[in-house]
Amino acid sequence: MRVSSPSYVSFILAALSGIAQVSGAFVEGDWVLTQDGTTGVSALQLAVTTETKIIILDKAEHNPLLTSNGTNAMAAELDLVTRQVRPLNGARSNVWCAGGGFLSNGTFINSGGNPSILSSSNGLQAIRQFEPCDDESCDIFDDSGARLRVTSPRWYPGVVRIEDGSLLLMGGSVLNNFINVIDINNPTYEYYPPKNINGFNGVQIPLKFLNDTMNANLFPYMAYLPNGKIFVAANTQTMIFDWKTNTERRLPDIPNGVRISYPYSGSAALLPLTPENNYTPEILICGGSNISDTLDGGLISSQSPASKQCSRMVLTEEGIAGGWKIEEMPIARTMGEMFILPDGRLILVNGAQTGFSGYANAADPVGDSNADHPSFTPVVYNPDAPEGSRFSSEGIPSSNIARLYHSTATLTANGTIFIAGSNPHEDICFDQYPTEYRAEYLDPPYMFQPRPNFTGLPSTIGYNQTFSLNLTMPSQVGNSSNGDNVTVVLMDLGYSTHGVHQSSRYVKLVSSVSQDGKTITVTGPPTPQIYPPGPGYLYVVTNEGVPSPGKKLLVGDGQSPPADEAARENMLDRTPSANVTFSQVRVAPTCKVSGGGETVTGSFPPTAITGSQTSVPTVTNSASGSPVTAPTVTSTSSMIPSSGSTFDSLKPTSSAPTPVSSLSESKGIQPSSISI
Ligand SMILES: *[C@@H]1O[C@H](CO)[C@@H](O)[C@H](O)[C@H]1NC(C)=O
Ligand SMILES: *[C@@H]1O[C@H](CO)[C@@H](O)[C@H](O)[C@H]1NC(C)=O
Ligand SMILES: *[C@@H]1O[C@H](CO)[C@@H](O)[C@H](O)[C@H]1NC(C)=O
Ligand SMILES: *[C@@H]1O[C@H](CO)[C@@H](O)[C@H](O)[C@H]1NC(C)=O
Ligand SMILES: *[C@@H]1O[C@H](CO)[C@@H](O)[C@H](O)[C@H]1NC(C)=O
Ligand SMILES: *[C@@H]1O[C@H](CO)[C@@H](O)[C@H](O)[C@H]1NC(C)=O
Ligand SMILES: *[C@@H]1O[C@H](CO)[C@@H](O)[C@H](O)[C@H]1NC(C)=O
Ligand SMILES: *[C@@H]1O[C@H](CO)[C@@H](O)[C@H](O)[C@H]1NC(C)=O
Ligand SMILES: *[C@@H]1O[C@H](CO)[C@@H](O)[C@H](O)[C@H]1NC(C)=O
Ligand SMILES: *[C@@H]1O[C@H](CO)[C@@H](O)[C@H](O)[C@H]1NC(C)=O
Ligand SMILES: *[C@@H]1O[C@H](CO)[C@@H](O)[C@H](O)[C@H]1NC(C)=O
Ligand SMILES: [Cu+2]
Repeated sequence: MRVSSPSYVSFILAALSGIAQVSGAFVEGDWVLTQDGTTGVSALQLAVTTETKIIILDKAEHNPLLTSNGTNAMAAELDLVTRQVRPLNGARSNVWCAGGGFLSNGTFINSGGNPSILSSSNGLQAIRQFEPCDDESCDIFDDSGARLRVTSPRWYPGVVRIEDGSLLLMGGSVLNNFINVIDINNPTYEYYPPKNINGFNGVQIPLKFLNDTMNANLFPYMAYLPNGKIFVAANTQTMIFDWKTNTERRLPDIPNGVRISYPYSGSAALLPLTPENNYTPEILICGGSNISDTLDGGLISSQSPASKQCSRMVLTEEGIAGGWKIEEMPIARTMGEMFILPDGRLILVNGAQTGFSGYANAADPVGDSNADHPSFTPVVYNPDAPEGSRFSSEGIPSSNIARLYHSTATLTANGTIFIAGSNPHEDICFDQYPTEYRAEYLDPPYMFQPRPNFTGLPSTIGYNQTFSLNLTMPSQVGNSSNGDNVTVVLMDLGYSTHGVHQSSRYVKLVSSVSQDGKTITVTGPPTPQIYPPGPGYLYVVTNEGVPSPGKKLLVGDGQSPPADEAARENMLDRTPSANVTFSQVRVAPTCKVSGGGETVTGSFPPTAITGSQTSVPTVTNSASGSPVTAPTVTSTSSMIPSSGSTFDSLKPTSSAPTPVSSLSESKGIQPSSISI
């Protein structure tokens, strides 16, 4: 390991142009990138669950990590200390492209997914629960949608934790496709656990914004605001949504036609909320693409430039009147991951400079990838620096691992950046942009400084609750005058997938250091609107921008969110589980089998299906010409739940079944004999 130089940048006073004001100082020097270990399943979705663990969720595919039953694992738990993975056995429904978040009681929820594939059941309506643990005793609980489910199929939903500790789930489509289209749009939102609100007793609530943002509106970005409303961005549009009254207030569009949600996948963040800025929310949205959202994937090039644009707006009347302020990143990025570091800066990693999300759709895919020219170099953004000098990649090494579609990254509790995934494929495949299992750790220079530390954090802290921590400051800065303006930061590290960091936020707490510099008195966040009740990580950050290791706590009273059993029963009654036994037929156009560099091609006899049909695809290894053992695939066209449900009123039951051939993701199931 290289150790960075201990030089510090001088304290930069907050820029006149920005509202966000954090400490202003950060450690300069070399960042260190280490590739270490593998993730067992490809990291399509992830969330930090404890100070040393991460849950990683993938999809039903031929992952090398096996469950205790010998099936290919869909999910794993990574230990950040040993860097070993443990398969999670309990996922039954296909977790492929779900949303997620933590409830007020700390339980992790993963919601939505894909129809059944391989040994999974249909995950489109599933809710999967996971109680984080440190002793490897915890596993996913998934009842395949029997009682634990959402009201309607949601593929690529937005999720955010709200002030009562429940989750609001928004949008998605009822079937997977390259892009959302009107036939499969799910222009509704709902709560988990279900609520009886605004006349909707547990069932989904229509939302016009999700019609107006077609077609590129999947994984809408949401940020919970200190006034109890929600900022939402999808496609080129933005709004403030009042969930209590079910009303939308539209905000200015993102400038220059830049689309920021899937499949044009920009990334967004709520900038630090601090007592100094009176917890005034400010949004930053970076990257994406201005490609048309009405073109079929086959008419778009993997070489189309992504956007360099970042758009920033303060969500006050004055800020909204002033509109989005734009600036340019050093390089273009789609499918980037953007999140805040404990020193108040943002980092952008992963993604590509051309193309778009998904695979096997582009006119000229690279292997299967719809994107090309990986954005190998991360960039940091200092929101407090003067405009024009906010971005920097100084001292940050470039990776040589392409992190394209289905890659992820997160800040960990200890302050390092975990980077994993990339899998622009239907099933595992090892071509130019392969299914990626290698994990990387990017250590900012602060990781190599003497770091502060503390003890005595209560497991739960209430709103405005004052508590004391015993502080150990590094000797270099260990005296009270420096301690006086130490920063205490509370962070939700979020749930990361498709460039969206659901529920992530950074709140600076009020604190003061004792005369002897040995204890620090901290006041909990003022309100559940500023930090919705649920898990968080507390960091003590020195004036120079060196954070302590983050320690986990529950904000609020640690209780479960309100559970309205009548609303849940009504939801279960009125919106039955969509009985999709539909197993999409997947034949990869080209995919190299590991080792031999051979290509497997295949075809599935029917191109459209009515009713239920079982068939064995013909799959041939083109190098040897020999047939490969292929899985039996059962396909049913119907995905309309039984009549009488609320869902039916959203979906004309007479609509023609979606033929398999029209789904652009329906390509490429791999023969089960492929191994890596
Ligand atoms: C594993 O197999 C056992 C015995 O067949 C079964 O009861 C259990 O549900 C299986 N578990 C999973 C995760 O599939
Ligand atoms: C959304 O569009 C669909 C299809 O046109 C329509 O049936 C539905 O009522 C619309 N919903 C809202 C909330 O606008
Ligand atoms: C779309 O974005 C590209 C790259 O950022 C830019 O060159 C082009 O001018 C934009 N096109 C339009 C119509 O804005
Ligand atoms: C946290 O980071 C420090 C380096 O700053 C390292 O020494 C320590 O082992 C890490 N702890 C964990 C749990 O990863
Ligand atoms: C920080 O304090 C914790 C106890 O809360 C201790 O386990 C840990 O080793 C300390 N870390 C460092 C880097 O001193
Ligand atoms: C904090 O330090 C004081 C004095 O050394 C000690 O009595 C107390 O137990 C410590 N509290 C915690 C939570 O570590
Ligand atoms: C801490 O403060 C004292 C004065 O109160 C000063 O003499 C000393 O140099 C400071 N220590 C460091 C490491 O800066
Ligand atoms: C805050 O830190 C700066 C930089 O170390 C120092 O100059 C200043 O005196 C400190 N302010 C207070 C109020 O202690
Ligand atoms: C916390 O204190 C602030 C300032 O006095 C107040 O505005 C806020 O309502 C309090 N929060 C709660 C949950 O009572
Ligand atoms: C948290 O709340 C959820 C929803 O009510 C519940 O299913 C779960 O069991 C609770 N977790 C704990 C640890 O109580
Ligand atoms: C799903 O479909 C199967 C086969 O048609 C049927 O046996 C089963 O009862 C259905 N399940 C539900 C929950 O509707
Ligand atoms: Cu996806």
